Amino acid sequence: MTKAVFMGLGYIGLPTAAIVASKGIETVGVDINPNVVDTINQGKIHIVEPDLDKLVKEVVDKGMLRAATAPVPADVFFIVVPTPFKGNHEPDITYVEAATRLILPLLREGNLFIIESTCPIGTTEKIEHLIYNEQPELKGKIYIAYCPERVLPGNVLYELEHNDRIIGGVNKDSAEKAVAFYSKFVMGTLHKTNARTAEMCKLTENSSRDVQIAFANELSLICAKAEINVWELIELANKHPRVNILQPGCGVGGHCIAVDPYFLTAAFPVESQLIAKSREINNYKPLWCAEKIKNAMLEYELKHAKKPVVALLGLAFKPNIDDLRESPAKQIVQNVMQSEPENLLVVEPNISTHPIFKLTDYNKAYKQANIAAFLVAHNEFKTLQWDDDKIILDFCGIFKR
Ligand code: SAJ
Repeated sequence: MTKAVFMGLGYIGLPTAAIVASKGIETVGVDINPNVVDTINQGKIHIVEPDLDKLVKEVVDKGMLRAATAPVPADVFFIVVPTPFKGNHEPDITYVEAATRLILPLLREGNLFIIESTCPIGTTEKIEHLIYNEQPELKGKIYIAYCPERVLPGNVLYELEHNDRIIGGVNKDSAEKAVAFYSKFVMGTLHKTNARTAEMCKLTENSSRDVQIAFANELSLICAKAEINVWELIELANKHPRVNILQPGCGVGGHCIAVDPYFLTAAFPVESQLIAKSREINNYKPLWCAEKIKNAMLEYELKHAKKPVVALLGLAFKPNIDDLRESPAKQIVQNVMQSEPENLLVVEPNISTHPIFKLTDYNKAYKQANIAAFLVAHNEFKTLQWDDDKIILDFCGIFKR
């Protein structure tokens, strides 16, 4: 029976390991955090992702998925560890290297070694050299490929099986071997290429979205000054058969789109002008929103000779999730709180408690507020009615007015 090892049991490693295990492949998930390992071995999960708890419980109960703190010999090894930044947005591949070194003594002829972590261009070739430097007898006898994930948080289980995948081999045989393995659990089309193109493809996808969101955000700044409804404008422009503008918001959050473009700007600072500028625009947007809120508060106080009650609606990094990682909405709330900590009602319908923010129910907060600032387009907020008696700052298109 085929055996797979996953190095890293995070937002991508765990769901992928669980799906692989559910296809009858004996799977061992490795994580340096013993709490994560214990949690998973109890059939529970440490991250939030719809339906993942059920799948993990099922495959752990069946004995197909087991978590451990060290890898074991296997047929297929997956590297799914984080690639954070060091210093000023310089990608750090230390975890990828460290995970590879743990696997090195276990590698044997015929093994397939796959990197899924988002990586700077050339990382797979670097890791290939590392492997063959340490184990020269394996040269030409194992298969190495880079296969980026492209799933959307909140819809991971569906997209893992249904999305097309890019499979970048260090040579043709490696790409073929990786395609053969992914076809056991992916229904989408598997597109073969080389490792460098696959690395660049991942960075391109997220940079493309970042640039497009920056365009929408830039329009929102222009429209605010020009007194034009940006939502109506975009809707109308998108009636053109070849125009498809995204939605402006409070900025770009999460661990992917706001991060991956820096992998390109760090390595190609001269060439990646547009990508770098888009990052600047998207980073500026939450500051702009916070200033708008603070100005509205000041104007209210001057006009009414009392401080306003302000509802700050939404903390998550995007609609209808409970994930606050790198959230522009959270950044705005913190910014406003620093200058005016009183009379603020913080709302996040997708979480029940927060260690820093005292949360208020969205209906109650909206009712009490003199100023309502919509930071995330959660579905709940769309049930609220426009109220002429309030100052409404709609940064994410709840009312589209
Ligand atoms: N956003 C806007 N306006 C839009 C769309 C999004 O402001 O019109 C904002 C969101 O509010 C959020 C941010 O952008 O703050 C990112 O959200 P997202 O839903 O676009 O993407 P992520 O970060 O959840 O997931 C992305 C996806 N990449 C692409 O769509 C190109 C996903 O497929 C990747 O797998 C994931 O990054 C990743 O792991 O790299």
